[in-house]
Amino acid sequence: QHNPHWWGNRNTIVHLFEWKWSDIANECENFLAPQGYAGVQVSPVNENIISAGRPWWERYQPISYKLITRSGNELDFASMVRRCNDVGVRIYVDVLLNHMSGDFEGTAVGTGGSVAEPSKKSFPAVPYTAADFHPSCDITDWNDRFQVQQCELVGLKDLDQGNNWVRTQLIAFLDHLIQLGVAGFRVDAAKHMAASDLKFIYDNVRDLNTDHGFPNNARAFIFQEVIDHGHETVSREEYNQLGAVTEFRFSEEIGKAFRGHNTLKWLQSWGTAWGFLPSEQALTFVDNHDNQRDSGEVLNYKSPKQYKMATAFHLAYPYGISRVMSSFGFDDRDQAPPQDASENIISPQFDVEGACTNGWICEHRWRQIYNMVGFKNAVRGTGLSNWWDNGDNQVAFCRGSKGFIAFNNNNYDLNETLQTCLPAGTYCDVISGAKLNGACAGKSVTVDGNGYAHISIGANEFDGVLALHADAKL
Ligand code: LAG
Ligand code: CA
Repeated sequence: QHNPHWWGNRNTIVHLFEWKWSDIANECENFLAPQGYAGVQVSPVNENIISAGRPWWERYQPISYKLITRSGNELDFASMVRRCNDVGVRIYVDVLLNHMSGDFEGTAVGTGGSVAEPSKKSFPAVPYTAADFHPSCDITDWNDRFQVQQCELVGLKDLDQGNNWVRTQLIAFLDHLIQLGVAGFRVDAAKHMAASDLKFIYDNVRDLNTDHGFPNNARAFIFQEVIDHGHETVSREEYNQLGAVTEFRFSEEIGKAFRGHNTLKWLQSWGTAWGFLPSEQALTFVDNHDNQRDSGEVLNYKSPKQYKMATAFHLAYPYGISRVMSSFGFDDRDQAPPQDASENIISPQFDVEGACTNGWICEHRWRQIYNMVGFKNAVRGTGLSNWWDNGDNQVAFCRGSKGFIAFNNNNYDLNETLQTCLPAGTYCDVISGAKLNGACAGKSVTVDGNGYAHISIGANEFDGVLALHADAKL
């Protein structure tokens, strides 16, 4: 279950964190398909607890499998999946198979009106009773397999996936989503479930829905959230045979490099030589919705120049199944997504250049990022060649004869004549601008008959990267 079922030459997933289904449907048609995005990871779809102030994380506390959340109801969801598939954009759902909600005083009412008594492990809308959960205990030792998999992750009531009734409910939930046309799942907290139980569940979900354009016998794409920085008792190697696994070491190392805490020249060997999973098993990202809220090496939208450079490298280097993060702005960790006085999520609004304005960051609409999605599509199937570096923080490489990219993370200018591997001609740098009405909106680069071109990236330029590809030739 490693095939993401992308359409055409597309190959980048975007996480539209906390977006409403109707807004995602519009985005598929108006922006994602035209810009060549392959798919969307959507926030959890099933009913969750309502937490005071409506932090984003309330959606990681399910109380039933009814498809009703602040993103919309089942009809909205079904319509979104249909509209996105119709324009060749796949939908992947963030699914919570490990747990239900945490403690809640008295009777909780969910986003779909279902009631539950989480402290008694009573979720009648499923239904689940205490017998469907592991006995309560805290995770205090993250190297104790029993605790990691059978105790409660941050107090969330821990389902027993070895229990037949639980398995049946989880499979029915996934089957329901597949029937509605989704292409796969992000499996939340996968490390907190036994790989053997997950295998049973994955093996028993139905094939993808052929009415949504999937071939016969197609299996759901699975990518599992396993945080493994190395030396973990429960490791990513237990899960990578079952489906792809989130490669957290990628996120950490790419942040470190573009923050200037590692030298870019070392990125020449980027990939498995860094201890990362094999490319086709690794779900890669610069940041995700959790680690963008942590301090440390991971980059996020708040360091835009470095973030765009890291993202360009992510999408240019032939490694991994790429996911781009699309955030809402936050000052503190628990902050809710943009919402109105009645706590309804607000739809994103766009300025004349297409950037989001009202609290949504929409990194996926930053020119430097969506044009690299186009780059990755244009160079699909080519290898890396002609690595160049200055022995420090200026690097460049080709992707076959289809693409060329250069980075300058030194505090002095890059001015070099470099092999671009491209056919002779004039190309638009897709970072500083793009091809627009037959001209370059930003820099243009002239490639000679031997593939060489003069490349310049000033240390103080707005972006420290320059990218050329076959589809951006004048
Ligand atoms: C994940 N991946 O494996 C998600 O990516 C991550 O966002 C989820 O945590 C976690 N696993 C459980 O699905 C998030 C927040 C937590 C939050 C939790 C449940 O990062 O902060 O916990 O969702 O909503 C919150 C409170 C805790 C409290 C807990 C239970 O922060 O203090 O114990 O709720 O009431
Ligand atoms: Ca568990």
